[in-house]
Amino acid sequence: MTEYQHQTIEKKWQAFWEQNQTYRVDIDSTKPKFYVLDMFPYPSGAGLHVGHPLGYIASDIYSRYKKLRGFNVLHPMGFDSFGLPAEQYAIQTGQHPAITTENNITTYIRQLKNLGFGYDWSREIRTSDPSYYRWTQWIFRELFSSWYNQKTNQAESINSLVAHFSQHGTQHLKAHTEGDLPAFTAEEWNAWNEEKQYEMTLPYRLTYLSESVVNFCPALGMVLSNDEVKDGVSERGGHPVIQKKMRQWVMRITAYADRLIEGLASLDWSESLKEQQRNWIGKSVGAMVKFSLQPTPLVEAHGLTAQDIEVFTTRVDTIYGVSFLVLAPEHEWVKLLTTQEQARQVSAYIEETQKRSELDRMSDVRTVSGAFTGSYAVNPVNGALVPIWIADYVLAGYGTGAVMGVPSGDQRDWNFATHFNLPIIPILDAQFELDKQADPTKDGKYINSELINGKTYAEATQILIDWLEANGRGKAKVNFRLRDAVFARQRYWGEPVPVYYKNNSEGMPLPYLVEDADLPVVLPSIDVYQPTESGEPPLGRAEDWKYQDQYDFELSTMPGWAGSSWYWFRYMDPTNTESFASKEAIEYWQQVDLYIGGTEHATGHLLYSRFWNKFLKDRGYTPHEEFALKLINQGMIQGRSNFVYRVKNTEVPTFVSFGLKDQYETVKLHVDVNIVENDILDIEAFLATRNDIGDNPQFILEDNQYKCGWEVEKMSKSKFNVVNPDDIVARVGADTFRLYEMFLGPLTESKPWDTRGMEGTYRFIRKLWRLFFDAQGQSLLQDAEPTPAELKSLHKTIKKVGEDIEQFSFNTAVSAFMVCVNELSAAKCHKRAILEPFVILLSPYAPHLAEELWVHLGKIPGTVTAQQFPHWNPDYLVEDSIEYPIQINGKVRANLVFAAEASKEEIEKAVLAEESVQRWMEGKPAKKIIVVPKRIVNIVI
Ligand code: ANZ
Repeated sequence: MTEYQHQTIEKKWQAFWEQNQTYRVDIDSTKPKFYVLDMFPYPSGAGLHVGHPLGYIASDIYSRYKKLRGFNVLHPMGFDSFGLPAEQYAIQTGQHPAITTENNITTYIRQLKNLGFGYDWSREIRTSDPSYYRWTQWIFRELFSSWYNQKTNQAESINSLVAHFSQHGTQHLKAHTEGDLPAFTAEEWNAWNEEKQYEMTLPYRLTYLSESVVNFCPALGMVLSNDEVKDGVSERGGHPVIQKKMRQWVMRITAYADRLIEGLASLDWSESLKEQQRNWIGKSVGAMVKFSLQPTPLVEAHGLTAQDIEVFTTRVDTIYGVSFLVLAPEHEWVKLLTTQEQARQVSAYIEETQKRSELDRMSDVRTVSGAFTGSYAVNPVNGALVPIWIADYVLAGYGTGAVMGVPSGDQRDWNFATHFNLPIIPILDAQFELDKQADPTKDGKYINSELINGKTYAEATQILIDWLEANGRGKAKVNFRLRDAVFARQRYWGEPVPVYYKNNSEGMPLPYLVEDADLPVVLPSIDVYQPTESGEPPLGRAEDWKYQDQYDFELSTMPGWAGSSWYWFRYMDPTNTESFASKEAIEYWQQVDLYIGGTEHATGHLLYSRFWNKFLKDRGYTPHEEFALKLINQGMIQGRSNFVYRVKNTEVPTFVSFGLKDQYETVKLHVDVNIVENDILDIEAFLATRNDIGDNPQFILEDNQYKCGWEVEKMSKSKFNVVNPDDIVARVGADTFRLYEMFLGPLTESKPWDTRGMEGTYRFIRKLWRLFFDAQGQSLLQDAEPTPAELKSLHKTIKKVGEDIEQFSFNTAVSAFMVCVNELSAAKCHKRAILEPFVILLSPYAPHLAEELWVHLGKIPGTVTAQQFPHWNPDYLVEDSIEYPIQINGKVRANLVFAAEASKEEIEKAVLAEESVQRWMEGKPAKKIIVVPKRIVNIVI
């Protein structure tokens, strides 16, 4: 080849790798393992844009590097292929989501292969494949068959719970459950029939049916997540959304809340990501306090006389300052406690708050709203009567959904009290209040109770908790912001839940697990992908879909996060039909050593995955508490948008070039970056592709060209700044693309895509090519001994590139390659002894080119991927000359180069003899000369 021809080379090696299964890995106990995982993509219809491969390139370089270092590297890829976009498309077109998904995956694979990634494709997985989701369903089964024992602090088989019940009933049991469950004795348990016993275990299981408040959109017939609701309407379509209670499958992630916080300490993840998880879990230490109800006729009529309103508070010390209680509008007693006089106000308020999403309610702290129920509660510590209000700043799903209002202690309570004219009871000593204002760290001294008068904050808290416990009015309680995770979607394109329903003797449907032998429960075909007329999920449309020909299946499907919460295991053993992964495979591959992916998964995927991994550990399926030891979040590649400027109010549509636009009044329009090069518009392409710009537009040019403006924005179709990697690869090749993406900047930072910079990396590759071939394509390789300068150039590059990759500093390694090639070109170095190690060094970055050059070098058998990463020799790195800054009275006035072995005296003499130095000394004698060897020379005059 005369010139570097990326197309031929890249096609050739991609075919070679495929044919020879170069990237296939198997268990090999003679080598240490290393597991590099990419967050697998959802295969969207749009295919990859240049932002997607950033993390994949980094992980590919690292994997190839580790392989050269002698590790057996697992580096797989697959698809998170259940999800909404395919389903939306199906609703619009009637096309089965499986078909669009398959097409999209084909495109993704083609694009990924085009980029030369060293994935072991024999391990590819797809979460929507029955052979995969069979095991997602199996994990559901395991969760359903387990409970959380707080004594052993782990999940256990439901059998141990049943054994406990039959021996002790609920006595001495410490199970993690939602709220308090009914207590019973062993005798009671043993007297129950099997069906009743089974029913009693249901709320203990790690996945259970629960009534929860959801954002329900009647128009779309579906539940929306908080971030799908904006200002009370659905983000998509703008339909009203209401808060509704629904019975759904839920996962008991809260049982793991403490372990999810503790485990973070052992992880090499960024501090900001860990902090996000901590905040999301939101541990808070406080107390539950019971307020009894004032026994009015209404309360008696509803049978609530002996009942208490329980509140969760982190400030039990402020209990003497309580002047009202607030229930969430959804609290189950709101209706029962509302008096006739207050009924209209309360129901109007409830209707109003249903329009606000939970997120709005949490974030809006300024608007004060609420309604009085007309009933009163009794403060347990002093018997004071306090009015019971409802307000939507109290969330139904947190704590008990009820709070004690302390205007003197809490800002929102203070706002509430002032707005509605409720009393504000001081709780701290007035003198202390002043002291505390002066020094907020100062501890409190309380007034108005014998119990805690004159006590400090910590003392008061302890005394009150003890008092509440002794009097059966409350207890210490740790609360978490984290909720159990809803595990259901009323949609089609997801995993069927392996559950069917059978009526109990009272005619109530009870959930039962589908037998393991009957898995997978395959997603049935339906013809319309929308809810049924009666409001059931789309699966309600499946005909003849019954378990054992008689029982109804669960109709909701699993949420988007199900398949991704365990997928790293499946790559270890992707075709196993006996288990989700063999013991042997898990023992060998253990955990993910390096996980690379986006920050948007900080609390969703990464928390759920940690939860399922901990569960699988508890049940003996993996030895590790955590699934991914190190995690790197790659930054975003932003789009670099281009603009044209249309002159306002002209008869003929007129566009003015960027440099002249200030002379006119203009509007700025996005223009497709693919018809702009170096900010110069391809006017013909513009005319051909845009039919929205009017007839025969005029262009006001500068230097005979139309120059576009530019801005950095999110990469998005709507901004016409999406760059498709396929186009780049066709133009300059995957190797240039890979080098260039890394060269853009540090991996974890966000940076704008700028096609212009790619020329530099492309030139680098062609320059490297010239070290091997002359312009006629003849080999230039020589067997001659390298010079010390050439060795130094190579070895400093080996050192730098190795260290940089170890530190995930991929961009600086690219600069090192460039410097080295410049030096070798200047030295006209065509020596095998230098070029052989260099090619190995470069191979993680530019694998196709490296393979091609490796064959050309032709000495050592095997592909370049099978070689050893070269070692650097410190002997070659010794500097032979050193540049000294020369300071005169503290200012650097010159730089002089001396041999590394020059003595102090020699340097001193030479410096003084230097004419430029003499000029700065203005003929004055030196009072002092200090030579710091290998560093600097200081002259004082
Ligand atoms: C009385 C009090 C006095 C409170 C005071 C605070 C300060 P974190 O730290 O987030 O757990 N609270 C309890 N349940 C709530 C709910 N469902 N919705 C909204 N707010 C709720 O906060 C716990 C505190 O938030 C609790 O302590 C309670 O108000 C309120 F000077 O009780 B506090």
